[in-house]
Amino acid sequence: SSSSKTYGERSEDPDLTPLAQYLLRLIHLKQTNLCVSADVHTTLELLQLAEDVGDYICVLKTHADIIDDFGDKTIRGLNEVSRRKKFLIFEDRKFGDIGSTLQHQYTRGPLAIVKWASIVNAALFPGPAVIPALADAARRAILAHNTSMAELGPPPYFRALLLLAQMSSAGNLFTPEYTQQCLHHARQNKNFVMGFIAQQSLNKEADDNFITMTPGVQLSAGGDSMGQQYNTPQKVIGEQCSDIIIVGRGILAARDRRRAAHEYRKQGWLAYQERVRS
Ligand code: 5FU
Repeated sequence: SSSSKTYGERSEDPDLTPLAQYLLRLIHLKQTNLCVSADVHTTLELLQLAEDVGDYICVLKTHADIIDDFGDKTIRGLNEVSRRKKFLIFEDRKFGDIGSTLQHQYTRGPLAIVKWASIVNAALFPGPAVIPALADAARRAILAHNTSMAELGPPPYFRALLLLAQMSSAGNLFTPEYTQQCLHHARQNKNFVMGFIAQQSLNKEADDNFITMTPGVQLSAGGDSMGQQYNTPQKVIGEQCSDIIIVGRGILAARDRRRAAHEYRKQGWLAYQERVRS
């Protein structure tokens, strides 16, 4: 199964979307399964954070709608630093609407997410049409911008989706049946769905090779006062067989963010090495 294979081995699966293949290779070569959650409020702080942690991450996760001054400068800066330091951008938008609205939210407005984020996520509660709606909008955006590649950020110019299959917060209403439906529809749409936001790997059948990204990670288990629940990298990667740890405040609140990212990267990688070795 996928949990005993290395990222490098998994990247060779010909069934993968080009972006999933790129990400698994990137993790393998850069030796990091850390995604930093850039929950900051200004372009300056976002770009400084990317600069500080960029060497230690495979993905930078954003919430563009909490950046007070989000604009062209933010996008150009993100494109430049992600190209130079080699990481992908994941906008944690959690799309959840009818297909038609999703297409507008993905491609239009002041955020125009499709132009700069290679990965986005969506909940499946509106029904499975969310997947082809986003896939179609992504394809059209890439074709339309063929002449000005700079706008699409650094290569590879692919887009992919993570389904929001589980959440980290206490009392969330995501049922096991819902989670299984996410797996089902991911299998039907392997050309666009690269994996899941989930608390554990959902890969079950021999040829499942979805990438799992897990939020709610800190160096010790616990939570915050608003329902967030934390597990350790060892638990998430080693026991739950997730692929990527997503860390926000564990790094953002540290006095030295660079050093904190270095530590999380080390923990995440050790947990992975122990898992694939045993
Ligand atoms: F889908 C999810 C989820 O289930 N839990 C989360 O915490 C997303 N998140 C995001 O991960 C959340 O919106 C934050 O951006 C981040 C976690 O931040 P923390 O500071 O590490 O708790």
